[in-house]
Amino acid sequence: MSIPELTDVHPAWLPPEAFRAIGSRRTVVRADGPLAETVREEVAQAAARHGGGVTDGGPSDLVLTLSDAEGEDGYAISRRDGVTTVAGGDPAGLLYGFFHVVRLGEAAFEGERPVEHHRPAMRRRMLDHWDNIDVHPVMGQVERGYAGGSIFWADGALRPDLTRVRAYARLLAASGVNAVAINNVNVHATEAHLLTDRLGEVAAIAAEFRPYGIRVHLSVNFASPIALGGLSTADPLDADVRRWWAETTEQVYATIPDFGGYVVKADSEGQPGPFAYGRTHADGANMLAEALAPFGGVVHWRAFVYNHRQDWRDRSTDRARAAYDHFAPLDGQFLDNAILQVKHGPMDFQTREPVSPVILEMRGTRLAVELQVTQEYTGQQRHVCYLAPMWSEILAFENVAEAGDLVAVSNAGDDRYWTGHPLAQANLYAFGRLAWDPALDPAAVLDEWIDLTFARPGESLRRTLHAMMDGSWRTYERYTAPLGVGFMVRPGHHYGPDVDGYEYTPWGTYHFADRDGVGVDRTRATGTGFTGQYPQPWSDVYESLERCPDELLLFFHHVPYGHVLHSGSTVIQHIYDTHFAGAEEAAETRLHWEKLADTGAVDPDLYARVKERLDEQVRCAEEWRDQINAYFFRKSGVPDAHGRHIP
Ligand code: BDP
Repeated sequence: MSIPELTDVHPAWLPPEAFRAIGSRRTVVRADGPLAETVREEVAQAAARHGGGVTDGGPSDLVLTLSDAEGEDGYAISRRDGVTTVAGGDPAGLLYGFFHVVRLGEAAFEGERPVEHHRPAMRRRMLDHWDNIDVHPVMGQVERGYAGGSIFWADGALRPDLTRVRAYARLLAASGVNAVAINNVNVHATEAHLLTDRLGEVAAIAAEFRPYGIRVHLSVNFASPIALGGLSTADPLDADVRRWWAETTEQVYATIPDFGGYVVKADSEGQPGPFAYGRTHADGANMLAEALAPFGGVVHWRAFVYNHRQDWRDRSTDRARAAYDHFAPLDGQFLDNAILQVKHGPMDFQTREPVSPVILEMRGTRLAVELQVTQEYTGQQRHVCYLAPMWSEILAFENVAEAGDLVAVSNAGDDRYWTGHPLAQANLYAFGRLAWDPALDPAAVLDEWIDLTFARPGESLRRTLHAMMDGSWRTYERYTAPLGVGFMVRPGHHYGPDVDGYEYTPWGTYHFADRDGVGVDRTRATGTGFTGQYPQPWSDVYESLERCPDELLLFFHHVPYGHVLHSGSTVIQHIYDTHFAGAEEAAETRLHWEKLADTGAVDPDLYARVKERLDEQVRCAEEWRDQINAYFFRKSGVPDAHGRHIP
């Protein structure tokens, strides 16, 4: 086991400098096994660099040891009589405790520290890569990827040098992530073979993640028994099909004993699934769960199932209803190792959505909540959009934080800064931290990221980054689709404004703006009845025009432009005001950054990369402002109360 060192890739939140405090101390590691070996190597490397040491006994400043009391992945940290102690509940806990000490820096070695116990809220803290092996003609190599190509594959083959994957694993472990699905949920023909004749590639990738306690999962195609197995059907109740999955899975575990499991997107956006055979999604998921069970694997079965080829006929065709309509009747029918993976909102990773009623209602099913770290709908890593405040609101809602798993689509690629926009690294970091502890304050998580990434940042850099990032999600919301109505993006690539881009398509993403008003009526009384999928009090809150929160108003209601919000503003004036404000805030964000120029606070290349993205953000925010304002001015005929310029 060796610690990866990459010279041409940004060290993200683990620069050598971040290990100064630990590396200048004497440390004892009292544990054995592969993960303990990783910790020992980490300590040794830090010590070699910063003048400390790893001792076998004798006096020490830091003791890393094991204790049964702390549980899976957990650890305790304390400091007495000049010695800091980390007690891991298991070797993984030891690793997380080690990174906790790294985060604390010097503070870990000062004064006394009463025992603090830490254990993760989510059992599985997982990133899904939407990576393809081949470069897909429309989607590129990484579907919805904004950070270059895949870190796993290049030129149609596994990368010969996987050092970068090891470095990625290390970054993820430092934020608490313990599972990664390595390929796109849309499993194309080439990638389907990862399950069988290309399994060696998965094993090689798993070997890079393993030293950092991360299990590898694979997205599989539901029709694999036909495409790979030569069978005539993929019917989940067919005996041959079940045997094929059982034998194939056995082979997977023979090759990768700690393999995590499968991820499945079925009957969705063209992917095959059990509907073709008149079977339910529980039939499909349970078949795979059974194949995985003998080896302790799990299947993440996605609830993102809807018909993307229908126009709006009646209430039953409301896309927001689809996941619940399909899955709620199946509650209680899924096996224990079948985990239903539900997007956080009922639509599709929009800037603002209510929490999916599937999460609130399916109490008899093991759930994974799915977030999108990759900024498909939140600025595609050209805009600054720190997403932790959004996620923390979602996780604080009702029972969301009780889901066993938190999953997110990764935003990392082979870009030198990992995430295209260097500040988008903070989203990747924050995901892991919030999966570990959903109650963490997003601003405090940002501070962690700043401290680690810029090792000893000056106060002015810290203030600048907070000014740019703390409110950036709300800024982005202000200049894009208003009041929770969603979409309004350009079809296909989803970047930039196109108010009616999806309005007359069969994708189920509408705003229904006309000369009188805007919004989707999802009430029970007069609309699609979607509000009826919520438990109380939310069903009534969302149903009621008076009680529905402003920021979700147009998600649930169709209202006239003169409708008065809780804020006191009318809908139309709110649209104008937020769009002028949002574009202005984008410009201010750039000004904050520009003040850092030539101060030496950040590396010039990184400065330039962020600056180039900010220029684009400012341009695009103005485009959003102008198109949205002009659109609604023309539809409504209502002028801006402040007489500002609307093109
Ligand atoms: C949508 C993306 C699409 C994904 C899909 C999914 O546009 O590329 O395949 O989600 O989650 O938001 O399956």
